Amino acid sequence: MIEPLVDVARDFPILQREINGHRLVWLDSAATAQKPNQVIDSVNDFYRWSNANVLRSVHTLAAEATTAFAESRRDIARFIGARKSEEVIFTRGTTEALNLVARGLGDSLTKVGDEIVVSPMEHHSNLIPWQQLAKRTGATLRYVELAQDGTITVDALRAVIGPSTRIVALSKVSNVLGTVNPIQAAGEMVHHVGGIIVVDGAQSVPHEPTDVQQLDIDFLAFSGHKMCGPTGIGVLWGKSQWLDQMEPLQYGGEMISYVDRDTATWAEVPEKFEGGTPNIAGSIGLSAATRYLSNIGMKKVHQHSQALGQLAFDTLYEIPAVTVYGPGRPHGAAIAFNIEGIHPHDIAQVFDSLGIAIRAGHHCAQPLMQWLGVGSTARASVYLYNGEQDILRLREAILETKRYFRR
Ligand code: 7TS
Repeated sequence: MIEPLVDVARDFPILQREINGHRLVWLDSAATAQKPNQVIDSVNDFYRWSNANVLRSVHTLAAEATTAFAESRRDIARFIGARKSEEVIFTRGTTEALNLVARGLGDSLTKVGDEIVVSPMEHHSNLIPWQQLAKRTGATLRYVELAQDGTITVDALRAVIGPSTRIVALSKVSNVLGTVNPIQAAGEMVHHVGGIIVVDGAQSVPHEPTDVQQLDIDFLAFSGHKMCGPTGIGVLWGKSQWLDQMEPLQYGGEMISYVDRDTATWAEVPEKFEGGTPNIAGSIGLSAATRYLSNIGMKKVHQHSQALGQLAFDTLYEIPAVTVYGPGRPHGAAIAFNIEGIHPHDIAQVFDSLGIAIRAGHHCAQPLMQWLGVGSTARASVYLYNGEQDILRLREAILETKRYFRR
C-alpha cells in the first residue's frame, strides 16, 4: 500500500474537509497544489509581525522584510541549483515568466528566416508567447512531431532543430499526458547551432529534483502554487549572460539606476525585471515551500509521484470503456482519461458529488486535444499528500460514474 509521503492530518488542514459527505480527495494538483501549515504560517507571520516594503526604507521592519525577501531568493536558487540568486527573477508565475523571455529576449534574438521550435503538447503559456513573437519578428514557428504514445523522441527533435533554430521552448513534463521530455538532448542540439532552450518547468519542478546547471538550459519557468507555495508568485531563472542583455517589460519604481526628465537607465539583474512592489509575502511562502519539499527530499517526492502516477495509469487502463492517454511507462503525476460516451465535465461533476476533485476540459492545451482527436478529457493528478487509498477512490468513482450514466 502506497501511503502519503507526509503527515496529511498535521500539515494539510484543507484535506480534512468533507465535500458532499465524503473526505476530500484532491486529485487536481496539476492545476494547483494544496498548502501545508508551514507555508500558510510563513505568509501569516510575515503579515502579522514583519510587514514592510522592501529595498527602500531604513527602519527595522523594512530591513527585516528586505532580508527575508533576499533569503527567499537564495533558498529558491539553491532549490533549482542556480549558480547565484541574482539569476532568480520573481514573476507572478510560469505564464508571466515565459512572456518575459519571449518579449524581453525573443524580439532581439529572432528575425525573418529564424525558427522557433515548440511541441504540440505545450500549455498555452508556452505556446502563445512564441506564436506572438513569430508574428512580431517574422520568424517561423515549427513543431516537433509527437510519437504515437505522445512522447518526444530524440530523432523527432533532430528532424526539426537545425541551423535556423534560435529558440527551443519545451515543457519538461506535460500537464496532460504525464510525459517526460528529453530536455538535455534538445538543449545540446540547439546549443550546437547557437540557439537557446527555454524550459517550462511548471509540472516538473514540483515533482523532481531540478538542477539547472546539470540540465544545461538557458531559462526555466515555474509557478509557486503548484509546489505547495502561494498563488501569484513564480520564477524565471535564466543564465546571467542572457538576463544581462534581456529587456525589462515593466517600467517604474525600483527597476532603475538613474532617471532624468528624458531618459532612464536600468538597475542590475534581478531588480531590472521587478519594477514596483514585489510579492514579498509570496516569495517568503515559496521559500517555505522549497524548505518543506527539501526536508522530505525531492528524490523521495519524485519516486512517490512516479509510483502513484503509474498506479493510477495502470488502474484506469484496466477499466473497460476507459481510455487513458499518454505513454504507459514511465508515467508522471498527471493522468488524462475519458469514459466512452460520457462528457468529461459530467465525469468531474459525479466525482465532485463523491468528494473527489479532478479537472475536466482542454487543460490549456488545445493543440494537444486536436492531436489526440478529442475536445476535452478528464484529468486526475497526484502529489505528495495522495496515497493508494485515493487511487482506489478514483477507481470506485469511475465505476460509479459508469453505473450512473448507464441508468
Ligand atoms: N505550463 C504548464 C506545463 C502548466 O501545467 C501550467 C498550468 C502553466 C504553464 C501555467 O502556469 P501558471 O501558474 O502561470 O498558470 N497548468 C494548469 C493545469 O494543467 N491546470 O490548471 C493549470
